[in-house]
Amino acid sequence: MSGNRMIYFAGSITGGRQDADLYFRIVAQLKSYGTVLTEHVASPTVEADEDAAGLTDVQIHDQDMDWLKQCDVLVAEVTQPSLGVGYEIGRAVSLNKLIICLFRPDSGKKISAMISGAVGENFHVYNYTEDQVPDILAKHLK
Ligand code: 6IA
Repeated sequence: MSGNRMIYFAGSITGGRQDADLYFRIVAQLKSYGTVLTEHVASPTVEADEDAAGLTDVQIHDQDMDWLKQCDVLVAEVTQPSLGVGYEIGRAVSLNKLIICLFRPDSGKKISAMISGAVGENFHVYNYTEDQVPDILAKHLK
């Protein structure tokens, strides 16, 4: 794929922001593989930013769905459970997108069977530690 690859990064917002710094570091790596449509997910101030932008929930949803349709690949950090991320993954499956889910077992959390059990040709789930991110992304995006 070309440098014009469109990447949708998904990570918890309302579900909890404790992994926001990690999202930022993953997005920084993703930028070397294409355009990240959802950089705000990695912003330390996303909630304030969104409030300032004054978008309604419908506008947020519709914008995110437009980006999801445009993207070539969905990369989802799924360790911190999030309804929105789960919804985006399901919609991306329907759109036949390449999906890469990243889960950190050392968090002590458990991944939903609806994600770990969805693996297929275009659906990949990695139990990972942060040092493995470059290799995982290179495997699918290089
Ligand atoms: O259920 P969650 O909020 O954790 O869902 C997070 C996922 O849904 C992310 O991957 C985003 O793509 C999307 N999402 C959820 N909320 C927003 C948002 N504003 N702006 C853009 N994308 C979002 C949240 C409003 C803020 C005032 C809390």
